[in-house]
Amino acid sequence: MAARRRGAGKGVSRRDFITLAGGAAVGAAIGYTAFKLTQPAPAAELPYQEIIQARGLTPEDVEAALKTYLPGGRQDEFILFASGGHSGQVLVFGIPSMKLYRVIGVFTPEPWQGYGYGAKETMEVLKGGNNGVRELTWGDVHHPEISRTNGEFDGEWLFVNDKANGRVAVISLKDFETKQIVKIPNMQSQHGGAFVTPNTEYVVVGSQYPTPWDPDKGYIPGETYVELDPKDPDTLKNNFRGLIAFLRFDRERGRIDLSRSFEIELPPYWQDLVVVGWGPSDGMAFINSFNTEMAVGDVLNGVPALEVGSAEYDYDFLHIVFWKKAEQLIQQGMYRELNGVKVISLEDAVREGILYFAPEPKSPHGVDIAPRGDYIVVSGKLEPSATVYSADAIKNAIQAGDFEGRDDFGVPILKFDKVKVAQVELGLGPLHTEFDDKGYAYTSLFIDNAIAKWTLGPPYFEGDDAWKVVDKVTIHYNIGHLAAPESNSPAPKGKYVVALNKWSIDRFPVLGPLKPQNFQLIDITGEKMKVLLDFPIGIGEPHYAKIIDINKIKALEVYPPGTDPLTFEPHPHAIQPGEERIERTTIDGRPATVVYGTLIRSTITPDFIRVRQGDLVRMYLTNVETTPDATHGFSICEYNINASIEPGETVTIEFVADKPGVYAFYCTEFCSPLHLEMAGWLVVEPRG
Ligand code: RUQ
Ligand code: CUA
Repeated sequence: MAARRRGAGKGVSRRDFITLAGGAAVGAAIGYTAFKLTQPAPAAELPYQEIIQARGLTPEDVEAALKTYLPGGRQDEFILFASGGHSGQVLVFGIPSMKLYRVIGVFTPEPWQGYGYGAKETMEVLKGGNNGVRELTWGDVHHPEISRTNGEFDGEWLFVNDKANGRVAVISLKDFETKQIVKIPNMQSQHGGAFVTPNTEYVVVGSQYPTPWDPDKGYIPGETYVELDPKDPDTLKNNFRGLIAFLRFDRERGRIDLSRSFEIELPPYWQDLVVVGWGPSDGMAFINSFNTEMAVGDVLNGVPALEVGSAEYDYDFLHIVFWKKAEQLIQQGMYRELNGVKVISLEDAVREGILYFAPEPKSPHGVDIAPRGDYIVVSGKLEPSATVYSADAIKNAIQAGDFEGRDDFGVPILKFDKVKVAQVELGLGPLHTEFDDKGYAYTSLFIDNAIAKWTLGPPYFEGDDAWKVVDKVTIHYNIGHLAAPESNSPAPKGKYVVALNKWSIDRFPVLGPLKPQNFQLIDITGEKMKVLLDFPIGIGEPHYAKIIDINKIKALEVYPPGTDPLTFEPHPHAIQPGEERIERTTIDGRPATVVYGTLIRSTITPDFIRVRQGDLVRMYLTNVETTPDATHGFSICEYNINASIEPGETVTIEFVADKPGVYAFYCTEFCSPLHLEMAGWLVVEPRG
């Protein structure tokens, strides 16, 4: 029975043993990979033909498999950030393997990352995005954007919008975690953006559905009430506004700073997507719009449905916003402060020449910019072609006063023929356009279930070669956006296009009526586009994706010891092993227990915590591991608390011990052979 005595087997501690064993396993794995890489088996000995036959593969299947298969331990070429739609998250894939590497909790609490389940740092991020009326625990993520330097993606920050609640989030690509959610003042819903200015000075977003607008107070959620009568079009026209917001990004702090942000009032059309130019379009932002009819539906009372009312006109308006000029107006003090942000009025925007319109055919969707910043492409959902504008032509037409009139709000409308350089017939339901590095454009065709590849005009292609469809590929099915590596920037990388298809119909096993969306990876290196791979997205409704060269991602593998994840600075309450303690004190006059704890395989210290009912319990927990991957979780049974504490990270868990009882706490990550023993007790003594 000697082996059961306490303290048996000291000498090599259990912790050392586990760490050593882990190190040996890693070494062995590296040796094995090296062997595999240097000694491929001779091809003739491998039973390729038998496998191909047994699996019923075609030569195209085999080619696609060879182009996408990524052995474990090897690196993908690109990283794809897909919006998670109304899952409120961001999904991170590798290309060409299409392996899902991460899900980033953004607008929605996410328990694996301990996002929104007690760790104060994450609770504060989520709370920061509330609208002052209620707690918001989901978002509708449409458009991811990567921070830029000189227009090119630099891989430092990711921004995403929340269409449903008019918000934007900031994610650090150092640790792939959400650092800030901002409710955009004066905006109810937000679809256009995120997009950033060429050096990430501003995160640019646009409203979608017009926002109820008090002329003196702007929009205050839960407060602003205005008249809206479907039978009286003037009510929408007079009482609502669209908005474009330029949210100042403080790179040093990694936060949006509303005090240095500004907004521009727009007519109450449905502003759709926003892009910001570079090169010849530097200083300009573009927004496509629809429902310039300003229709409001009321089908029960004889007013046509929105779908009908908003498709009446032959033209809607491409908005052209001179944002650098607008910035000057702000410096000159030509603004009103509304709900904490500087707002340029519609009248000032028109008078000072920062807002112009260009006609765009039939309820357009999407606006994209060619690599040199010279061409702006808009597609008409109800029009079989893409319309291409030139930034220089727009500037010249403004100079020359080539206007065909003004809209109801006095905004000058440029003559279509003076600013449009091409209309390229592509097929039915064109939506979004992306670009490669060879002068080709790729447009998604929703109704045709296809992608059209076409040539841009001079200087990309000259003469008869310009503005021509050169290839089409069928996708499955109902494509919305598509994404090409570093498209919509001055340096697209080509090679692949990913189709973001809304429906998957017959591509996957039937697992209930809610079907996954289907992404398809398409090879664009040859003369014909080739679909290489289908992959179902079972955790969200991705709308758009941005793809970046994997070498631009410089993420941390572990945090420096004792890091506050919000600031990447040393956490003021981080401790070293040996400094663990429990202090009884008062916080804001309330009896409190403060715990300074550590986690390392396979101990949570302290592992016994006694508090009194009603205590505020504040725990500063530091994962003192320096080994990559050695994450520990910390959860308290029945308290709805679950934190994920990465190596080097310090988090704060705070709760009121409102109910007496004895509660187990434990590490939720299977971190070591003795992971189950990585546990302890929280005793909440009844108030006596
Ligand atoms: S736009 S519906 Cu990105 Cu096609 Cu949201
Ligand atoms: Cu730490 Cu399980």
